[in-house]
Amino acid sequence: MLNKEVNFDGLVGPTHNYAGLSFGNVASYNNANAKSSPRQAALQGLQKMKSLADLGMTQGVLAPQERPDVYTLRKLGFTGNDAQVLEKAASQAPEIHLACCSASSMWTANAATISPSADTIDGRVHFTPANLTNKFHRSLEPVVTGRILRATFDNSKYFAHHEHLPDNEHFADEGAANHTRFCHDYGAAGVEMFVYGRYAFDVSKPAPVKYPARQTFESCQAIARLHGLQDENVVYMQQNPHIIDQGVFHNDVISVGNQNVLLYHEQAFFDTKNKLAELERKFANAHKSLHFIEVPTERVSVKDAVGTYLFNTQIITLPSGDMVIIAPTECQENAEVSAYLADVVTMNTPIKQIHYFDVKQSMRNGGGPACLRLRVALTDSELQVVNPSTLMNATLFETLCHWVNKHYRDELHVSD
Ligand code: SUG
Repeated sequence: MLNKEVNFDGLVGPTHNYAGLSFGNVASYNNANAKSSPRQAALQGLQKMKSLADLGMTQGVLAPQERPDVYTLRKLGFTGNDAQVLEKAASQAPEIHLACCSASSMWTANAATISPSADTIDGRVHFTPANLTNKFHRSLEPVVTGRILRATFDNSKYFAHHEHLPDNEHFADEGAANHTRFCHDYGAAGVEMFVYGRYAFDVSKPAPVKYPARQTFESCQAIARLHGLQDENVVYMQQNPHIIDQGVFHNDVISVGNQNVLLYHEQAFFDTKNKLAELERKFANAHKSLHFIEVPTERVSVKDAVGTYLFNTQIITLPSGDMVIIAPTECQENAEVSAYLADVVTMNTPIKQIHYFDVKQSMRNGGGPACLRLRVALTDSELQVVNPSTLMNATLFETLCHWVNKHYRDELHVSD
């Protein structure tokens, strides 16, 4: 049996723009009002997908959601035909109009949390769309995300789809961006690490003070329950509240894992020593050891980690078994970070190569290579029943590039 991790990237939508919608996400704030290029953004994303497919990976693509979201504007009381609804919203409530134009569904790491069949009690792959309650523009995504996932993984023998958690800050959930799975083989039972930023029902516990914590402990527990995970195979880890206040709005901005490797910043977590010991103990049940690669602050500051997205890299396993880091070119352009990455491949870990990709259009909104992809570990039989139209190959790549070149604007400004 062949077991793989398939990355499903979000195709960037034609309204990709910089509206400064994400308080706590430094790049989104700093680039508010800048000109975007939806065409370049989509082509950059497609190039990354195609390159991973060319490396021998199975690569998927998920459709963008319809924007402007006229349905939501109507729900909020704007009336008339579509053009009138948009015009009224833009003049009477420009901030709501902008939120309804965001192409944010491109960041599929926030689409859902997924537990592979080897981990779940009923032996099916479980999907829970993220409710993304913390940001209005992102809270518009989960219903359609659920439909996209059902259409992509449409087979109840293999796949179980849950509804997103209650739309309330108590169950704030940002999906796979705060979820990492460790395993020695993608098809073997693994340990799932859920990372949260605060407790919803106990405000006396540590929490950030400047920026919001977008994921609660209670939402992590709910997903583990829904997916039928065993306590012995789950670790709940709190993010260090101080780094959330420095712009680390998702855990995938400060740590990244794959199989038996965890690359993380020294300041990423709260109670790091005990929690990593728990992870190691639970993983040891699989009779393998973990590689913890801790990046010290003296090598890479939190500021540089946030600025370059060193941890928003993808660590993927090639068919040869070697691991590769897929990094944004911002990492290459920063002397400390590129020197660190050059050192990583000389360490005694499975990571053997670094590949750099230009995803600047997405980066300027705080979305690196890892934000753009949703990981789904699948057995061969499960992969056989995935909607084949979503799997990347030379023909699909050409079709989508042609479509983007023909229909996407080369430039888009808020005033447009
Ligand atoms: O939710 N940016 C996204 C970036 C998501 C990154 N995802 C992960 N780390 N997995 C967000 O903050 C900015 C949109 C704007 O400002 O126009 C935005 O939504």
